[in-house]
Amino acid sequence: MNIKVIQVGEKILGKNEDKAAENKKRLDAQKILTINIMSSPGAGKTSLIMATIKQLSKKYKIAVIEGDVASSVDAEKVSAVGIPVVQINTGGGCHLDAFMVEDGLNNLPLPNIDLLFIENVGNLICPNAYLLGEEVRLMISSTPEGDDKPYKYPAMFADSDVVILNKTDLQPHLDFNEKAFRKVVDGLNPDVILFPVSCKTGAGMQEWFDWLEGKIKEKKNK
Ligand SMILES: Nc1nc2c(ncn2[C@@H]2O[C@H](COP(=O)(O)OP(=O)(O)OP(=O)(O)O)[C@@H](O)[C@H]2O)c(=O)[nH]1
Ligand SMILES: [Mg+2]
Ligand SMILES: [Zn+2]
Repeated sequence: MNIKVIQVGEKILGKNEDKAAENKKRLDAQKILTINIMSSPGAGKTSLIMATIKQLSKKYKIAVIEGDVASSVDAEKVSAVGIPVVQINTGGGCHLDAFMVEDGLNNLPLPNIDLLFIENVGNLICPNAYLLGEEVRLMISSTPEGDDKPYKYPAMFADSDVVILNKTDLQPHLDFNEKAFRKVVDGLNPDVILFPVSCKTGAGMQEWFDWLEGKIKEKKNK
């Protein structure tokens, strides 16, 4: 498979925030809606991306930057359905930064993209501290992780524009209290938009697709 893989070494090239602003300017100039997807490992980042591609790729041109410590497993899934994708291997690094994303942007057909997903490294500690140039910061939490995650990793929830609660299909088997989860998330981030979904069954996904389509259109008309 012809997937561009970028290996990241020790590369300190200046301030992350300046580079993120540069990336954002570049993406804005092309009217690309860019979403930074963060979560713990396995919460469902790739599943959300794949389900969204399935629903919206006939209408909009989608591309993906995949961030992982190692491997190109997720990028292969995206590439298999004909979507442009760049894999960034951080070589142990626990988050993406704006310089890595710049490398990714240099390897994507920017004039031909409406929606760009950046799948961050699965980690709840630090990805929120690194702006990438995104417009929307999206955090996925999944029911098997427990309803106390916003207490334990507040910054990830406080810094996000959207929280997706995934794997709601598993709720009957768990002690997950959705009301309690919502209450803490709302307390940390009163403006947050929360979508409870199941990427597996499709429950709740229409609301997410509708919201996303609205954002893509808004971006195009800016
Ligand atoms: N039951 C259930 N399983 C799900 C759902 N969404 C994803 N999964 C499963 O959860 C596992 C992890 O999903 P991924 O989409 O790979 O998660 P990820 O966040 O991309 O994982 P990393 O990239 O490794 O951090 C897979 O086995 C998925 O099939 C869901 O809504 N319900
Ligand atoms: Mg993934
Ligand atoms: Zn980190």
